[in-house]
Amino acid sequence: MRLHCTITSAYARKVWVVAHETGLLDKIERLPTNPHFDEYLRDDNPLCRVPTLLLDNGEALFDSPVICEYLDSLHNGRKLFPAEPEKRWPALRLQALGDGMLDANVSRRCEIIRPANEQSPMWIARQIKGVEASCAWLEARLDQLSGPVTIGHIAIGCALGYFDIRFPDDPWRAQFPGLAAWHASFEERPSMQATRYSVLKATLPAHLIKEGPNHH
Ligand SMILES: N[C@@H](CCC(=O)N[C@@H](CS)C(=O)NCC(=O)O)C(=O)O
Repeated sequence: MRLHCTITSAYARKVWVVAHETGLLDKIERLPTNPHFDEYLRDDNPLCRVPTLLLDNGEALFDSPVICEYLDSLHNGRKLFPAEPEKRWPALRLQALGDGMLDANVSRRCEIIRPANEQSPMWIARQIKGVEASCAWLEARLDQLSGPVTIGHIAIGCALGYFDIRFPDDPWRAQFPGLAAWHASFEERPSMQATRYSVLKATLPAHLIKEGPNHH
C-alpha cells in the first residue's frame, strides 16, 4: 500500500501511528504529496486531501478515520476500533473530537496565512473557541483518556501534537494541566515518538519530505 501524506498533517500522523501500533508499518510506502499543488492527488481523491491510501488493487481510501479503520481490519491483535458498543462509541466520539479540534486549528491556520485584509477575526475566534472548549471538555473527563489505547486516544494525541507545530505559543498546557500530563505520557509511546514532525524532518531522506507554502 502507498500513502499520500505530508509530514505536517496530523491526520496523516494518525494513520502512521495506527500503522505502528498494528504492526503494518512495513506494508505502507510513504508518498509525499502536497495537496495544494499536486493536482494528480485528485485522481485518487476528488477532495485532493491527505491522507489518501492507495491499495494494492488500485482502489484509493480516504479520509483518516476510514483509512485507520481499514488498517485495523488487517491485523489480528487488539483492535484500536473496539467492537463492543460500550467501548466503540466512546472511542469514535473521542476520534471525532480530536479530528474536530484539528479541523478547527487547520481552519485557523488557513485563515492566518491569508493576506491580512482577507482574514476574518470572527472566524479565527470561533475556531479558537472550539479548540479551547474541546480541551476543557477533555480536562473535565480525563477518565475518557484512560484504559487501553483506541483510535480515540490516537486522534486526541495527534490533535494536541499539532499545537506544537503551528501554534507553539498557545497556553493550552497551562490552562489544561491534566490534559497536558496525559499528552506528555501518550507522546512517550514509540508510535508517537516515531511520527513526530521534528523527528520525521530530521530523519527522513529529502525526497520523502515535501513542504511548501500553504502547508497546513
Ligand atoms: N477529514 C480529513 C481531513 C484531511 C485534511 O483536511 N487534510 C489536509 C492536510 S492536513 C488537506 O489535505 N488539505 C487540503 C485541502 O483541504 O484542500 C481526514 O481526516 O483525513
